[in-house]
Amino acid sequence: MVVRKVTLAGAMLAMAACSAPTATGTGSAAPTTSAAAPAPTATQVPTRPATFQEWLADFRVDALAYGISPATFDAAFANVTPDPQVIEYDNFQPEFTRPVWEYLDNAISASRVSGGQQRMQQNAAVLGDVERRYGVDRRFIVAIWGLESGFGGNVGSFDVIRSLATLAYEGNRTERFREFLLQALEILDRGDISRSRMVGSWAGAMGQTQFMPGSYLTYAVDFDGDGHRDLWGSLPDVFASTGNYLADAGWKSGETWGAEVVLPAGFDYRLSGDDTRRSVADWQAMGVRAASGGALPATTGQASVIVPAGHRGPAFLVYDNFRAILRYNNATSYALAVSLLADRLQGGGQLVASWPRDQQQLSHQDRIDLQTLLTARGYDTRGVDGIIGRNSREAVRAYQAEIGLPADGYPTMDLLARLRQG
Ligand SMILES: [Ca+2]
Repeated sequence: MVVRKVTLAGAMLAMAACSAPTATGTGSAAPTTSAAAPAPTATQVPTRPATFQEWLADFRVDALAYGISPATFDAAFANVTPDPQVIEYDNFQPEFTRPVWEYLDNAISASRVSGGQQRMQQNAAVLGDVERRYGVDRRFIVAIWGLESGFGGNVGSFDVIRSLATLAYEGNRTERFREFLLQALEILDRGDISRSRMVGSWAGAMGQTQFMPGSYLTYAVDFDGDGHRDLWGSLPDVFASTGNYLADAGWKSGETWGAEVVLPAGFDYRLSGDDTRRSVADWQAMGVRAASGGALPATTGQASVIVPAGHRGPAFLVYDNFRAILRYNNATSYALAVSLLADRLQGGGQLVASWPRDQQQLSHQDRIDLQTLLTARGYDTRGVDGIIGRNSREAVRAYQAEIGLPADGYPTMDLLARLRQG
């Protein structure tokens, strides 16, 4: 789901949301999907009026000041009550996060590949128009469409106004969702979609592109020219809105996302990760090669090496278009799924290297222990929350370098065992 400036923590939270046992809703295929994506603020103490009705009366004043018409507001909130299921999703924390290979297995299933290929043929004309208008290759648009909503088959069934109101009233990020709710009301006020059709994910991501309300207002496009930006029912609008979003995110027309690569023996894994950006020629000079054996794809931008499952798994060289996909949903596994699915839609995308499927996953308690032990050793993870984000990965990397292991920043049970031994 599309939210600007999604933080890693937000992405992880979103991942948690999607891993919820009952999360068959929209975006369940994506680890992070979720729209929710705003950064969690664990320390935020909810301050709210005693009842939902009191809160609503207060919010109505704000909404009307924001410019929402009283008629739209009152119709939107007729009979609306908080949704306890939404709060359950919001508070859900998984014991294990799903390893990247399991996520990819699900995201790039055979049926999704064949379904995507069929839809590319069925919608060839409009996809061609969108491609020309926004400069984004159609296979990426179709791949995102497939991951976000199963090609429109699952746009979510939560009442968006009710979900957003619930999270604005008593969620973990009330201020953020208050803003989303105002934006959703603005969409209703503009007449893009009727109140009854405005359904989405539990966190309010909408339509076949799973846009959060702010992204909807900024990027949704009326490509079929009927006067409404309809991301539920109009495929031209759906495709163009995705193209428009990626174009604004810096998509480089005529380029691809990157490629699977083979790293040279003795590769310094401290160079892996998005912080290190070099030209493809520089990486080539260091011995980085396309895993396929052919030439590395061309880019006018900078490339980074990523190893999503550590040095025992596949390595990828990723370009600006990969980063544009991350703007859509800020999780490496999501961007990789879109990229590999896009390649599969044109017959490629099979990996040469294998995922380390035998690798045991760290539980929530293991991750807490890892952060605690690293911090005690002087590798500050900047908090102990059981979420392996950027700071934790950097701490892992520094510890790995100290003890002479490949410094890929990827925590394993072996590494944790060494830390526990002291
Ligand atoms: Ca339209």
